[in-house]
Amino acid sequence: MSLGNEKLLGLYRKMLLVRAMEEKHGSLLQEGKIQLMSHFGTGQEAVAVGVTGPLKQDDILFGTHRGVGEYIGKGMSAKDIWLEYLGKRTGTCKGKGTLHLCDRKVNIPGLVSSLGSDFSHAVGAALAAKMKKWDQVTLYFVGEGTCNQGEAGPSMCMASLWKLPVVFAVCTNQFCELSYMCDHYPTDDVAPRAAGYDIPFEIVDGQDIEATYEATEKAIAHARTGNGPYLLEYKTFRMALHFSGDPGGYVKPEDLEKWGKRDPIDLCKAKLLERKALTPDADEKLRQKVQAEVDGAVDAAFAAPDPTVDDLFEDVYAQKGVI
Ligand SMILES: Cc1ncc(C[n+]2csc(CCOP(=O)(O)OP(=O)(O)O)c2C)c(N)n1
Repeated sequence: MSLGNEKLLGLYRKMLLVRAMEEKHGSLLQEGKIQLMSHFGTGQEAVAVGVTGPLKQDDILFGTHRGVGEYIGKGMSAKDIWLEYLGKRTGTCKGKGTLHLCDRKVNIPGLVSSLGSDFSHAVGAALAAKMKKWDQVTLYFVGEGTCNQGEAGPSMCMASLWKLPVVFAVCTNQFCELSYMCDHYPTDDVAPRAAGYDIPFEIVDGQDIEATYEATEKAIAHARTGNGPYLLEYKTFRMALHFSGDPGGYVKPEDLEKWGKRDPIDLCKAKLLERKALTPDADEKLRQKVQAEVDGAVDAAFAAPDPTVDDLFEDVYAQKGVI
């Protein structure tokens, strides 16, 4: 199966935006203009954009610390991300979240820094949707390293037992922080663990945007129509280091070379050119437009007001009577 040209072009534009956002972040760091650490998702754009593409506005996304892919994919704007990144008063968390993105407008409840502790939050959100009979799916986007956390098993068990509308989307990028996955996993794949909880699963080519989109669309439809959870594992590769302070050295150059030949953005562009849905000239114009969007978002965020001291104490505690 293949997606229509218009759909594919939209996903391509989002992948370009994700890459441009992270490249801008990298250059601002290098120039010493910001001090915000980074965990880039270079090479993983087809996973992040493909898994969020089929979600509706009302669906809930629990995202990861790695890059901005799924946040852009779910509908967060470049401007909102930069306002929050720079800790501005007009950011989606009024500057208190910065790297830990959260945006209620597009149903992203926020990243928990203690990785894996939100497995149960995602299952809780899906339980609420089921109890309230809402037409809402929760997508828990998670790294394979985080799937070794203690909450993973019990969360999947309850999600399956109660047939909850949740999709576990595992982004296997071959690394768990500063080491290869094989140092943490006795198996090559995470997905078959789902069978132990009677959850259907599938392994997907994470470099192919059509494959990631279509597999996720199927899993979301399964969850939305009352059949319970689904687990998808997307095979990809983290082309960036773990974070901006990572000294590197542990990544095999032959892996970078091998996976670099299957860059998801290049693969998508080749498809579009082949289908004559894009010309080299139109591609260049699109890239310039995307770059202008990112540059504009950064400039606007630098110019936006900082929080006052009083602002910093607002929304920290629940108001009396709420709890
Ligand atoms: C409970 C907990 N342990 C350790 C960390 C430190 N840490 C941050 S990212 C990361 C790697 C997670 O690997 P994975 O889930 O595969 O995501 P990736 O970084 O590969 O995208 C670790 C161990 C943390 N934030 N929380």
